[in-house]
Parts: sequence; C-alpha cells; structure tokens
Amino acid sequence: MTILVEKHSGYRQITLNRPDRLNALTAEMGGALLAALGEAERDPGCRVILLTGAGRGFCAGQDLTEVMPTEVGPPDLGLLLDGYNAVIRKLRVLPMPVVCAVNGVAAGAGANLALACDIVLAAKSASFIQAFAKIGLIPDVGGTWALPRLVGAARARALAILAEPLPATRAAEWGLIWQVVDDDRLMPEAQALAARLAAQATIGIALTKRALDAAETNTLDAQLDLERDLQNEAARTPDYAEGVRAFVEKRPPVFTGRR
Ligand code: T3D
Repeated sequence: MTILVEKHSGYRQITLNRPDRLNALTAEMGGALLAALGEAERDPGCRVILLTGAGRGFCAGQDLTEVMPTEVGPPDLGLLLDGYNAVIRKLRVLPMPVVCAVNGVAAGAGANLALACDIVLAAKSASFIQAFAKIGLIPDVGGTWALPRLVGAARARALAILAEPLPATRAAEWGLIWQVVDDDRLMPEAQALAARLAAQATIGIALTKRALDAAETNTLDAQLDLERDLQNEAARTPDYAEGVRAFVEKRPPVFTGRR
C-alpha cells in the first residue's frame, strides 16, 4: 500500500508509504492519496487530516524512474500533473484543516505538497528542496503560486532557481512553514494538534480557508463582501451558538463541527 490511512478520534492520519524511495510519488500513489482525501471528506466523524511520510523522508517528489524519457520521446508530464494537481486542489477545498508533519526531506513535488497543507510542522532535521531546477523542470504542483506568497519574491526566486536545501529551522524563520519541532516530538505534537483541531468549530475553519484562498485574487472590496457572506454562514452554525454560550457561561465550548 503506497498510502496508509489510520483512523483516530476526530481525524485521519494519512501516511505516504514508499520509505525505501523517500516516499517519491507515482501516478498510482497520487490517485490513492486523492481517494483517501475523498473518503476522509465523506466521513462525518473526520474533522482534520494529518499528512506525513513513512521512514526518514517526507516525500522526494516525483519518482524519477517513472518519468524517464525514452527513444520515443519525453513522457506526458501533463497527464501526470493533472493527477497531482487534483490532490492540491482537494487539499485547498477540503472543509477541514489539513496538518502536515514533515518528518524528513521534502523535495520537488513533495515540498509543494506539504506547502499546500494548512498548518505545516517539520522535524528539526527536515529540509525543503525545490529540486526541479536540477533536472531542468519548473516548480510545479502549486510551487510557483505558493512560494512567492509565503516567502516573498526574492526568496522564492532563489529557492526555485538554486534548488538548494532549505533547513526546516530557516523555513520556519522565513514563514514557509508554521513550526519546527524536535525530531522525536514531531508526531506526538502533530497528533496533539490534530486532536485539538478536531474539537474546534470545523465549519468556521473551512470557511476561513475559503476566505484566505479567495483573498489571494480578490480586491479588498470583493473580499469585504465575501467575509460578510461567509461570516453569516458561520453565524448560522450550531458551533457559533455554542461558542458564544460557552463564553458567556465561562466554560469550555463543546463544538460538533456540524451544520
Ligand atoms: O515529472 C513530472 O513532471 C512530474 C512532476 C515532477 C515534480 C517533481 O517532483 S520533479 C523533482 C523530483 N525529485 C527530485 O529531483 C529529488 C530527487 N532526490 C534527491 O535529490 C535526493 O534523493 C534527496 C535530496 C531528496 C535525498 O537525498 P538522500 O541522500 O537523503 O537520499 P538518497 O540516497 O538520494 O535517496 C534514497 C533512495 O531514494 C535512493 O535509492 P537507493 O539508491 O537507496 O536505491 C534514491 O534513488 C531514491 N530516491 C530519492 N528520490 C527519488 C528516488 N527514487 C526515485 N525518484 C525520486 N525522486
């Protein structure tokens, strides 16, 4: 199985599982990951996804043995990328938070897969490599979109063109990811975060994701209208009523994540 799914209370942990290849992606694996995300979305008990990798790496990007040019010509990378892009699109629109625990090197499409998640934690020993330039490709699966937004134009360009490893600590300092954690604390911290998020107001978080993504292209005027509409939607959830009641009654809220 190239993708492992563990069901926990309130969340699913999805593990990329080709550790002998540093979890390099294959077309089959992309399909399995998309299917796992779809199944999680359909499970009303699942309110968070935790994505990580098996073994010493998070994901070394495309499995290069699957895309070797032959005498006939280059492989159709567009077809392959349509599959991976579906995963990126799904991560962005999933109506729940996605936590990524980067347990080791994240290279090429593997780095940009991590960056498509909502909250990225990384082990201190992990690194991020926009490895594409080393093989004559461009940063894909959303890399050219995410990098300048996360770290600014100058750093995005250097990361993409130089293809040098960015240590996790610097990635956090630069705002590429949320937090760095000691290696042996990564999974306990990531699982605790997933469990904590699973008890929060899931629909409010889903609407927040929508608003932040829309803000990437909206004018302030359009964004103000969108915030008004999404806030009205959030205010109609039982979790909003519970949140306000709990505040007034000076007790912790009990959110259901339901409409
Ligand atoms: O092509 C398309 O359009 C589709 C989309 C492409 C987007 C991309 O992702 S392009 C970028 C592809 N990825 C890379 O170029 C990274 C290649 N890997 C590396 O540069 C290094 O492996 C790392 C820097 C990530 C890690 O280095 P290190 O020294 O820690 O590990 P290693 O010894 O290189 O790798 C361990 C094994 O995994 C090794 O196999 P072996 O020798 O033990 O049998 C290595 O060949 C294998 N491996 C690592 N990355 C890939 C891979 N096998 C296939 N594809 C890989 N990408």
